[in-house]
Amino acid sequence: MQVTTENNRPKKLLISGILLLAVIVVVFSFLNRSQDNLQEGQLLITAGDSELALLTITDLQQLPAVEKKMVINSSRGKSEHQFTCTELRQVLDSIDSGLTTRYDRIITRGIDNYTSGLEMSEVWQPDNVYIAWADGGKPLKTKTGQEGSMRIIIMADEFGQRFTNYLVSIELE
Ligand SMILES: Nc1nc2c(c(=O)[nH]1)N[C@H]1C(S)=C(S)[C@@H](COP(=O)(O)O)O[C@H]1N2
Ligand SMILES: [Mo]
Repeated sequence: MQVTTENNRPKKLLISGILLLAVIVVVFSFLNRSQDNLQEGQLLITAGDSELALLTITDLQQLPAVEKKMVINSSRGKSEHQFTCTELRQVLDSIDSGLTTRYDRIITRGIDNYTSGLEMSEVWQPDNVYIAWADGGKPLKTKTGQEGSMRIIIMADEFGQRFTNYLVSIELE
């Protein structure tokens, strides 16, 4: 009996090792779960822990669209654009007309985790904050160069710093 118990020790160690690995895998997939809905071509809108909507570019195209000509000043110099876009206020209203009054701030995030902020008062200003999906009549390119990306544009901003490219999420605070 004594001998058998001794021989079981390596087997028990192996099983514990496998269980430990399984726990690690489960914990990591749990930690990564919020990334599941973050992909280009769709926009996740959240408030705290709740997911309010997941909109595609096709969803945005159902809303009134405008063409916006602008020059963006960036560290790479000036670039001319003609964006096809929809007002962010209309996008939020299309989910729930109470959102723009219930929340004060918006965090915008790109697929590269680039993060920027907006006050809801800026979103309320007419002809100011838009989500664009085309430039010069062509679909915006994703970070990996495919067609189908979204971008924040802000008419009142002199520089393009807050114009979040590869937009994948909007968090309401
Ligand atoms: N996702 C993402 N958006 C971004 C950035 C970035 O690094 N990642 N840089 C910002 C800055 S600092 C500027 S000036 C403009 C640059 O615009 P461009 O990409 O059209 O040149 O994008 C803004 N949006
Ligand atoms: Mo910039």
